[in-house]
Amino acid sequence: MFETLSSGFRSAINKIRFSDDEKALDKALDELKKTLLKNDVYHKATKEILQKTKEQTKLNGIGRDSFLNSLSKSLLDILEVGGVYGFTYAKKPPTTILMSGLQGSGKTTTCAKLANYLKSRNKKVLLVPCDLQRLAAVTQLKTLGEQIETEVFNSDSKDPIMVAKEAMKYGESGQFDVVIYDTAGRLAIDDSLMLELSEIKKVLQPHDTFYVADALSGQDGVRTAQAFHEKIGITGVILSKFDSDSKGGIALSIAYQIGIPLRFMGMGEKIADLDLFMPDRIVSRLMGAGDLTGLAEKTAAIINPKEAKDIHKKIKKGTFTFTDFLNQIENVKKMGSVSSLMSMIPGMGNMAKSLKNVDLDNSEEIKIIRAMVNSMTPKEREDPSLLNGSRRKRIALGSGLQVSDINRTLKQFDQASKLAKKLSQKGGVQNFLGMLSQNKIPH
Ligand SMILES: Nc1nc2c(ncn2[C@@H]2O[C@H](COP(=O)(O)OP(=O)(O)OP(=O)(O)O)[C@@H](O)[C@H]2O)c(=O)[nH]1
Ligand SMILES: [Mg+2]
Repeated sequence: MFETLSSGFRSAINKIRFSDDEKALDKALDELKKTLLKNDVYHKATKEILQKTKEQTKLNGIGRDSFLNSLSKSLLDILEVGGVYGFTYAKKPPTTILMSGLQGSGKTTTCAKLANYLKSRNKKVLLVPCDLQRLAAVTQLKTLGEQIETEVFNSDSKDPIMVAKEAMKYGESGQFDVVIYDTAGRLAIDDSLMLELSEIKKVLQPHDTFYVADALSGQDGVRTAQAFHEKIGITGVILSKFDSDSKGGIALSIAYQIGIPLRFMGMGEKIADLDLFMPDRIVSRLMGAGDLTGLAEKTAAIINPKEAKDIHKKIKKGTFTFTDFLNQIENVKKMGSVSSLMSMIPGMGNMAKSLKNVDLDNSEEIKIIRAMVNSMTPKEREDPSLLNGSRRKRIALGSGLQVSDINRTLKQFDQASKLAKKLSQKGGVQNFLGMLSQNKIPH
């Protein structure tokens, strides 16, 4: 993700005061240069960013705000290449997407993530496995398709070009909005891969040809993307594995060197971990200002407004139950990993890193709550205050937990609902953040 770039930018910005002289600007630019190069930003792109930032800052008067704005603007200039963002639809459906990339870059996973993204926007999607190199590749896509309840095209043909032709006919007759073709990868670019790909492309005439680039691949990855672009022509790049300890600079380098817009980024192994790549929002994240628009969009696609209102009411009244809690956990899971959500909140970018290993499926606490709730009667689920000693014993027996687990969890839940109640009141969030910064968390 962007933590190292972002914290480097912060230390560069901190070298300049509200209003300052040229010496301070040079120091800040030096720090900026170090950060950019350390993060694998291509040297020519680095030079351009430094030059533009210097010029603009001087033009608007040397000072912290002017430096920050100039830096944002020069980053935006690089990322806004091509002018196309996110997903675009063909004039006449179905919109055909060809997914390409090296072996193991994340093509198949990305096909499923993209299908899931479109499905949450009420689109009918067909997934087509054109990777017939390995039998497992087709099975992998089928399993992912089942997981997100999306049809995967079935063919007996052993020739990817034939499969593409058949799927194209089916895609048109089946009234799909989007058809996504997964293709085979190779360890390095070779002629037969390129030939197969360009033939599939010729047949499909896709609306978009995406190249999946592993964010960890550095300058090598940029060169390969370039080779794909020259040989088959790509229209968008999806950066995968951006959740790993990648140097965020690859995003800037790809945009600068290939001139192809980044359209999405993969932020984890789970299906929901796909984020739109919108240059202005990325720059906002880089500057430590988060991406609240993106977060709001994600939330809106998952949670319906009525449910959100009901939950808010319950929290305010302090009647939020275990069942509500588990339902909300399911909703959060649909939005992606906890750390990628945190990185969208202003000032929380650094916290995202420490939450990298939070796993809502396997967290011990959530497992205990699930087991406990499953052993409760419907009445108890709605009103945990009914849980006296003998009921707690019964639940412990039924769920295989210790009474002490139940006591602790009930206490924590009670504290959390009190906290949530406080937060839901006017000014609650500000007060909470204030307390957090002083390390005082209310009980
Ligand atoms: N952490 C993380 N892992 C990812 C991401 N995208 C894909 N992966 C993992 O990368 C591995 C390879 O992903 P695949 O989707 O099978 O890659 P592929 O390009 O289809 O591979 P081939 O078909 O063998 O060429 C899998 O273990 C995925 O779970 C991501 O955004 N973050
Ligand atoms: Mg694959």
